[in-house]
Formats: sequence, C-alpha cells, structure tokens
Amino acid sequence: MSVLEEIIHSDPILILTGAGISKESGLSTFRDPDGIWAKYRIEDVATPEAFQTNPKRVLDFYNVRRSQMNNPLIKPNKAHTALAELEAFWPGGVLLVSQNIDDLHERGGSKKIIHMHGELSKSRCNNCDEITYFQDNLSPESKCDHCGFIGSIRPNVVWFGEMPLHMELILSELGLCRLFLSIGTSGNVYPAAGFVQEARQNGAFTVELNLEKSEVGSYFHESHYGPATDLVPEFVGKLRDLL
Ligand code: BJW
Repeated sequence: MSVLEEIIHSDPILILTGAGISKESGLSTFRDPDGIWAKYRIEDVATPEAFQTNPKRVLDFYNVRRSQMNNPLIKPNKAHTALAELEAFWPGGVLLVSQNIDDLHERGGSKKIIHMHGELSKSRCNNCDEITYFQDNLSPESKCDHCGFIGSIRPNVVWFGEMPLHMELILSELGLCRLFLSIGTSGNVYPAAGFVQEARQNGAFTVELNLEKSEVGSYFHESHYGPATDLVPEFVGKLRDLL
C-alpha cells in the first residue's frame, strides 16, 4: 500500500465510517439492494416533517432499529476492534467520525468518537432540548423527564434537512489530519460525502476502504475494495508496521 510512503507515526488520522462497517455485524446499510431504503421511504421516517405528520411511524422505525442494535447477537466485528486498536497504538492521534447511530464502535473499544448523525441510544426533547440516555421504546405518549412535555421526545438522530452534530470540530479536525480514511460509506449524503475533498485540499492523504467504489471514490488518493472485516484489520496492520 502506498500509504506507507506518505504517512509517519506522528501524523493525526481522521476516520469517517458509514453503515458498511456494521454490515458484517448484522445491521443493515441504507442504499444496498437489501438496505433500509429498500423497505422504507426516507420522507416517511427520516425527516422532521415525517415526525410532525406521523410520529408513531417514525418512532416505531427507530424502536425496531434500537431493538436490533441491542440484540445480543449483534456484536462489534473485526473492523470495529481494529480501529480501536489503531486509536490505542497510533502516536499521532485518531479521531473517529461516524455517521452510524449504533454503538458498535464504543463496544469495540473506541474512545474518541463523534457521532455526527446522532445516537440511537439517546433521546432528545423537542421542547427543552434535553438529551437523555434511553434504551426503551419511544411512543407519541412518552413524557420528557426534564420539562414534563408529552409528545416531544424523539431519537437523538440527525434527519435530512437537519444540521449534523459537532460540525465545527469536525471541520477543524479535517484541516489538521494528515491521513483521511473513509470506511463503508456510499458518499451519497452531505456534508460527510464532502469530507474527502476538504481533507485533501488541506493536504491529507486520502484512502477509501469500501465494498465498492463510492459516489466520491474518484477523490481518493488510494482505494481498496472488499469487506470491511478484511480491509480494515489489514490496513491497520500496515499502519502498525510504520511504528
Ligand atoms: C460495505 C460492506 C462491507 C456494504 N464492508 N463496505 C443536494 C446536494 C448536496 C446536498 C444536499 C442536496 N440536497 C439536500 C442535501 C443535503 C442532504 C443530503 O446529503 N442529501 C443527499 C441525499 C443529496 N443532507 C442533509 O440534509 C444533512 N444535513 C445538512 O446537509 O445540513 C446542512 C449542512 C450543510 C453543510 C454543513 C453542515 C450542515 C443531514 C443528513 C442526515 C442523514 N441522516 C441519515 C438517517 C439518520 C440516521 C439513521 O436513521 O441512521 O443518516 S440518512 C442515512 O444515510 C444515515 C447514514 O448515516 C447516511 C449515510 O449512509 P451510509 O453510511 O453511507 O450508508 P449507505 O447504505 O449509503 O452506504 C453503505 C456503503 O457500505 C456502500 O457503499 C456499500 O457498498 C458499503 N458496504 N457492505 C465494507 N461489508
């Protein structure tokens, strides 16, 4: 891998992950033929308007996904754990920016992680903005423990038309990283899909690890195609060899 010639151990690394990294753990992606958007319409379940029009449908969609995530059979895979190992041994620092709302990176051992599209294990009150760790099902009758409002509790996730979380910090880190690694994301959804160009313009070496070439695949210096559980441990192994 030519990354060996470009990167030294003191370089900061920023890693963007998408649904593809959790696929081999048993969670669905969105845009693959068997993905979530083949079964649900985005406008029915992943917009603020959908929540306003039919909150039960939206909450049920996330209740099902929360129970899938919490199924004991769903575990972090070798790609998740390899990234946690990288974070532990890489001297230059590793920031993980995940579009995923599951908790498999944390359960795999990663510590420094930003969930830019939110987290399924948390709810947010539309009335008072209180964010709460929440593992039960939500319903339109759910009451906010903080302000007492009924019907305002939603999953703490980012829907289309909403601002992804921690963008200021992410943009600043994209300016600092020397290696940008994109794993298991189709490059369809912005602003995440634009991160490769942002990082590259700022001088980072950019690498895509994905099952197939993504929508923004031509912007990467280097690409490797295959399942994340093969590619990620292999790539992390190459970085370890640099030390
Ligand atoms: C494997 C694998 C294996 C499979 N191993 N790989 C026109 C132009 C540009 C932008 C816009 C536009 N019109 C509207 C917009 C903005 C809009 C947008 O991007 N729309 C596009 C559809 C065009 N974006 C927004 O609205 C965002 N907000 C925003 O832009 O605010 C303004 C702003 C601007 C600038 C700066 C800051 C703010 C919000 C986006 C919210 C996305 N929300 C969702 C759902 C909520 C969370 C949830 O329910 O989970 O987030 S949509 C869904 O897509 C989810 C994902 O995080 C996201 C990305 O999907 P991902 O992860 O890439 O999954 P897939 O399925 O697409 O791809 C999986 C990949 O894995 C594939 O490539 C497979 O090949 C691969 N794979 N198995 C390795 N084993």
